[in-house]
Amino acid sequence: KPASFSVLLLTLLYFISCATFLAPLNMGGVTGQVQFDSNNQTATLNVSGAGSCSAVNISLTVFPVMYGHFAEPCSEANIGVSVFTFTGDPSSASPINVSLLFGQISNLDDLSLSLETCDGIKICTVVSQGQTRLTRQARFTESVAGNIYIRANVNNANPRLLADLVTIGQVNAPEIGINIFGSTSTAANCTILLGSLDAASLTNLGSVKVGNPLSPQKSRLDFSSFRVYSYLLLRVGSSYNCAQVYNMLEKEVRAVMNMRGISGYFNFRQASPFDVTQLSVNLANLRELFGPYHVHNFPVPSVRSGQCSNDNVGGHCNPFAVDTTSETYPVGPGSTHDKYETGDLGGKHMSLSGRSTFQMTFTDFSLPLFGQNSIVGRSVVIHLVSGDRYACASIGYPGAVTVASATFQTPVVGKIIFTQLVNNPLSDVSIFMDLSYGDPTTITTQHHNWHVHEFPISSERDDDEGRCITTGGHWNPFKISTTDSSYALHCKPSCPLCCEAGDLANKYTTINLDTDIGGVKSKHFFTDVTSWLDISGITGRSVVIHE
Ligand SMILES: [Cu+2]
Repeated sequence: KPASFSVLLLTLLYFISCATFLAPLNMGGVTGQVQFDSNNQTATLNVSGAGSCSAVNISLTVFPVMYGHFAEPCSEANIGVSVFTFTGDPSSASPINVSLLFGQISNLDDLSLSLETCDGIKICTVVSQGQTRLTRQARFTESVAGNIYIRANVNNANPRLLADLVTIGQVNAPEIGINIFGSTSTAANCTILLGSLDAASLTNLGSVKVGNPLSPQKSRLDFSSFRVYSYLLLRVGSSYNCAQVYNMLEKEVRAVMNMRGISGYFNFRQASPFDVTQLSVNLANLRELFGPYHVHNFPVPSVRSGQCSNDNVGGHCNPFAVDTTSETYPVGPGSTHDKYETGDLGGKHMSLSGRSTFQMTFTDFSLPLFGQNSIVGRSVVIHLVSGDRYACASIGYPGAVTVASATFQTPVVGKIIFTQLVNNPLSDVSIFMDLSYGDPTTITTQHHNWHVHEFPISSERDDDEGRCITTGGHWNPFKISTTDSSYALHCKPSCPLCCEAGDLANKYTTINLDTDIGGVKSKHFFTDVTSWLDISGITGRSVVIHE
């Protein structure tokens, strides 16, 4: 018996100690990878584009990069503080001893690796064994707001918790540590759970850092075993804030092309916001006519002709305003994905030029299906070699959706359409707006606030003045204080959870109203990342556009 036990133990030790972690690089002109081998306790650099100097600084930080989400993805606000730093010669592939790292941290999954090039450019990527199979998410919306992710590998190995929390409703709130508790309660919701809370039934998962919206903090906790918690609770003062934990499912969406002879599809797949996107293109009957293809801003409307026009689908999806007219804009593939417009699929990967059929799969480090810059619900356009638009298709949703719409009739005409996955209350809400003045003699106006208000418009009155009186205040299910001076300071696109859920103007932007009905200036597309308490949360309310 002792013999077989020690064999088992040895096998177990071998299994644990022999892990390879990869940090693939594709940013700031740097490609390649850094490989960590826990068996040899080494890091091996295999990078190009980092410059020629004898050493670059490499850091591991606590929170994984969210590809394509931020203009500065590698800032401390986005990937957290460094937990280990070493240096390496960017032109050498000889192993670097990092035994101190493995002495300190055994599982590198979901750390970020950030590297500063010889020219001082900071780039970053997620470190992974490629074994992550589960992402769960809880979203807090009260005095402490933000997301907590629980991730695990195959067989629920290496469970870890990633926290992105801020104190809201307070100017200059100091950084605090806060304890997170797990609950396996079967209560139907947080209100019921908190109503009869048995503190002894909670598992203290540890302390995480909470920053403020102007100085966010990230944290990570590693666990020795995995447990499915139905709720997470934060101990705030003497009480608890509660959030239900949901599975965050992989997203797979498709733009099906079936126009003017072209048939096929663009398929997009992303496991989580911390993973790269897989793009599969499968097109037939191209007749060697086509070249570029892009994600464009708006979905394809159901009109008879001119569906792919600029007025209908808009320009390229380009959330970071990359300048395509710049001399440094890459001609064709070969540069890192952040150097291109998010939507410039052909530029990043491969032109359709000279092809009669096209079947390729690409990995994209800057094509998010999650978050504010998500391409879900927009469209793909295929262009002739000359650049003219030829065919287009909307990008669908990764499951059944609920659609809510607000229709305007006078003086403003058009619609705002809200779309969210059914039974997935933490899923993104896409907002497609097409609004203009119905009377062509109206003068264009700018910077209108727009909000979801609490109640519907009056059906009793049809004069323009009275119909909005019944709508009440802004829809504010998370009871965010707007009287505190922190509201104006924090409620911005960078902190949507600092805003009333209905304050769409501050979460995104104010809107301009033009008289060109159906024109590109009348259209906007936003992706909302705050909880909507299921879409029924806004159904039956109203959208008010202020003067
Ligand atoms: Cu295009």
